[in-house]
Amino acid sequence: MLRYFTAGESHGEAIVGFLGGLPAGLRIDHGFIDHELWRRQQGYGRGGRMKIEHDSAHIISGVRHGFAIGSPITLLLDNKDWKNWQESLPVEEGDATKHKPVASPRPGHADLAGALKYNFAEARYVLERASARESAARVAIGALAKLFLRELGIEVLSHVLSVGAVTVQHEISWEQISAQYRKKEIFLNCAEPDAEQEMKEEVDKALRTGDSVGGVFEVVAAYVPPGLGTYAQWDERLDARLAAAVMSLQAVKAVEIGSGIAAAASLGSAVHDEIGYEKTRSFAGFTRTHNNAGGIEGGVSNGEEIRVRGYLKPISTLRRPLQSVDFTSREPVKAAYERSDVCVVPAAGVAAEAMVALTLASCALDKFGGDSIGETMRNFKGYLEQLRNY
Ligand code: EPS
Repeated sequence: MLRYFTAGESHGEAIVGFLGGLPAGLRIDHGFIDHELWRRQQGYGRGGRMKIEHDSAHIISGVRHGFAIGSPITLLLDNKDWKNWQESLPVEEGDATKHKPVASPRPGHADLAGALKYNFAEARYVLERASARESAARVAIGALAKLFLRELGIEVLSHVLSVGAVTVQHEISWEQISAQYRKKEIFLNCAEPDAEQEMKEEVDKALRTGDSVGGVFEVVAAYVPPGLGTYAQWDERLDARLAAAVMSLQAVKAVEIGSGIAAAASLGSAVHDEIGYEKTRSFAGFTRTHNNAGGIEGGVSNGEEIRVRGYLKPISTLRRPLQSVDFTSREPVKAAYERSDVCVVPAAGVAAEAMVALTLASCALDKFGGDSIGETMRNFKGYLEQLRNY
């Protein structure tokens, strides 16, 4: 059983990711983990913090001689910014005059709800954990899930469909997304150069006016065999698991599978993906006219590409802050501001890839099992044979 969680505060010493349940014998490519971490730190519209952090995974446990040994894997990412916070955010009691309270909650952030919930007088500890810095640990363990999925031939990537009011209207192919992945520089991670330029203008506008912008990313998983997830129980449905996984990312406010949103306003005849058959095609040979279902029907992967979109609200820290209330005096004041990103849609897409990869890896292990990679692959190949003979 694949299990994972993270720990760490945004300005604490480190962010940590734990992953248990990967089969023993899986090769762990450290360079690949760090490349994934690098991808998450890119994108036009990131703030000053990304100039401080250069994420690299320190493997503490579960990997020996370059491969997983079946024990829980711990990955540690140093926060370079910690050196600037040791006095204001110490583990020990420290000097109260050095603490940096967040005096007024930011609308849209966890500040107010978190302070009320945990009975904190202000929001410092809330934002420390609610921060999207946490997603770095997910990307690190998600990279391990991707390495496992690669053994099964499954690849997971993302691209950006919209920033602010600029949207790519048509489907972007897997080939375009892969070409985008191979680029040395990540700008807004949009596969359409003209649209990407217009997206940059959206970010520039927000930068100029002290505002922020959201957008939509799409995660695509290619070469996924039919049969991951099940309709047999509500919480085992692949679409439900993916929606929860992507929705759990900071600033995501809606998740769509395939063309789910447009489908609600269309007729059934225009939505459903008609079925054909070509013996030579992959898996069991069935074909589809299009993929509005996003590769999932009845909570089960159907052999088409899995497409999951995440809708990101604009970042809630604004250089020109919104109205709020002082935690102590309850007097009206502007919301707190230190520094912030203006647009994080490409980075959120990379974090969502990690969540999709972890979910697919978990479903694959539910189906194929295996304590060693050899055992998993034997079961997987047997299933592929079953599909070919169907
Ligand atoms: C974040 C606020 C900013 C972001 C941070 C998420 O950090 P800081 O307050 O230190 O400027 O840079 O994101 C990351 C550090 C990261 O690695 O993505 C927030 O409040 O969510």
